[in-house]
Amino acid sequence: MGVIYIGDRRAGKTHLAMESSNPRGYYVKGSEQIYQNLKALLYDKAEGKTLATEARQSTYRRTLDLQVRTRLRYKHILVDWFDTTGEIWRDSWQSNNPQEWNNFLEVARGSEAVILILPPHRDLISLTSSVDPEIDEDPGPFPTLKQWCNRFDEWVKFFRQDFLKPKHLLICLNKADLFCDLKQEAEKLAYNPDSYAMDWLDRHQYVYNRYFTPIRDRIKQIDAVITGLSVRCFITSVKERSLLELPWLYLANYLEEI
Ligand SMILES: Nc1nc2c(ncn2[C@@H]2O[C@H](COP(=O)(O)OP(=O)(O)OP(=O)(O)O)[C@@H](O)[C@H]2O)c(=O)[nH]1
Ligand SMILES: [Mg+2]
Repeated sequence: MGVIYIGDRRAGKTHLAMESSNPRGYYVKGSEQIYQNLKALLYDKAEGKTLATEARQSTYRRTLDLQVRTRLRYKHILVDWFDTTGEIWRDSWQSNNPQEWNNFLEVARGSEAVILILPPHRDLISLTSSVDPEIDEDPGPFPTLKQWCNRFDEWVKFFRQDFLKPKHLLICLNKADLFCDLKQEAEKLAYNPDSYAMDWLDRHQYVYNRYFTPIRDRIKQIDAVITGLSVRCFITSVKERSLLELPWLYLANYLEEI
């Protein structure tokens, strides 16, 4: 059973998945040993950030061992987490590494779920005054709204052309700490197995209407080309555990227990 993370360079794929495996979670708990191993391998302690995933391979297979609280009980799931490098989306990389690109497609096609990680665009970031300059000091890497929308057209094209038909496609607008009131949104969206206040469709619609407005029509196009698929939108941040857990809590309803 596999889940593949895709997205451009620096979107936050590695950091987000690695943090999901932190044993100190609310309703998603990883194994201490795996978390420490992943951290030793992928995290630069001195710099306080994850290392860029090397472009020598398209996909890196790692294991996540998670206890996830579904409505009735904890479910124990063992997942193959396929990390990818954002480099593979460059045309030059694809033409220089045809074999690796095919490997990626094969792995992606065999994965139960695809998690697409998007960076925020600059208009979103400038809406908040609470941005911590320590976090991502250079706003340069963030795309303008126009670039962000154009880039999403490429994602639509990819899902159309490459006949990648995942059962689940989760789109995470990451680095939410840079564009929203984290605490407020976390309180609103947080999972609570004992409450029926918000279900998964409610969460999706709230996020979709609030943060994905400029690309809503494009998301509908993906929904339309992949029959049987429901795209679900999330906002995520490595700084807010309850938001970071949501994609896994959603997926746990479909992933098989070991
Ligand atoms: N502020 C903030 N920074 C984040 C978040 N998630 C990741 N980062 C930082 O963004 C940078 C890139 O994150 P990575 O997880 O390495 O990005 P990636 O998508 O794996 O990038 P490649 O491996 O190069 O394709 C790192 O400095 C992370 O620590 C987040 O939620 N908020
Ligand atoms: Mg990475």
